[in-house]
Order: sequence, then C-alpha cells, then structure tokens
Amino acid sequence: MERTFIAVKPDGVQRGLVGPILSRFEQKGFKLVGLKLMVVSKELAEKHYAEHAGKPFFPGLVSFITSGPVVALVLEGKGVIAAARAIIGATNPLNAPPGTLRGDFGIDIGRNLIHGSDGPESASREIALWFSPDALADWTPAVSTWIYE
Ligand code: IDP
Ligand code: MG
Repeated sequence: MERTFIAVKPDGVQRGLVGPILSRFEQKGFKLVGLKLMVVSKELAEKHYAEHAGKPFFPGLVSFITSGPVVALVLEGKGVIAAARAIIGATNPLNAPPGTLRGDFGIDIGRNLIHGSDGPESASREIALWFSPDALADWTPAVSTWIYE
C-alpha cells in the first residue's frame, strides 16, 4: 500500500475547511495513518519546499506556510499519491476544475489550500520530515473489505 503526505495550509485552517478537505479523502476510501495540527517553523518550511528555493515566490511561500497552524496528515491506500493530487487539483486554483478541492475552494495560486506529495520519492521524504515513525498508526479499518476487492 502506498502512502502520501498531505497538508491543509494556513488558509484552509483559517477558513474552517479542515473538515470538508479531510472528508473528501475519507470518503474516497483512503486511510488516515497520521494527523496533527501544528505551527510550522521556518526551518521545516524551507526543508519541505527545498525544491523551490531561489524562485521568486519562495520567500512569500515560506512566510505564508509559517503564518498560522497547518494540519498535516499521512494517507494510505492503493494509488493514493496520484489520486490525492487529482482530488487536490492544479496548482493554480483557477485552472483546477470544479470537483477538485482547489477548484471548489480557491482562487489565487498563493492561497491554494492544500499540499500533496507529487511522487513516491517526495512522499517518503515528506512523511519522514513531518512525522516520526511512532506517530503513524498501523490499523485496519473495519470497512476495508467494502473498499478493496
Ligand atoms: P503544488 O503545490 O501543486 O505541488 P508546486 O509547483 O510544487 O505546486 O509549488 C508549491 C507551492 O508554491 C504551490 O502550491 C503554491 O502555493 C506556491 N506557488 C507555486 N508557484 C507559485 C507562483 O508562481 N506564485 C506564487 N506561489 C506559487
Ligand atoms: Mg509540489
């Protein structure tokens, strides 16, 4: 089973969208294995977004992501990395179709509500960066056999 790292960014928390966002992943059938609310340090923000260091939007991105609490989670399921990106939608919310989280809830690229790992390497790196292994729960939802054949 694959795992991915998701974060509801400060705009999503401030706007009271944690519940609706988490619901979409739960309703799809993905399993929560890690979940916490935290204010992100500058150090963690810069490590998390290291691939964007040096880009014009980087300083604003780091100050935005550290500006209030985020909700960090790890999801597990078949194909969850790509499926979560599809549920989240395009980086620019105005290009994200209705039905995606960014398409339904966002307008500006710098207020696009959610982060989701973009591949297996970034998922492993980001999960290790945000969660210690003992903070992730190994469990089997009672409904598993009604989601997977
Ligand atoms: P992603 O979140 O869809 O994976 P990335 O290209 O990895 O998009 O960019 C990381 C985050 O940086 C975006 O979610 C967005 O918040 C911010 N960002 C990306 N490009 C721009 C930009 O051109 N202007 C402002 N913010 C940007
Ligand atoms: Mg990205």
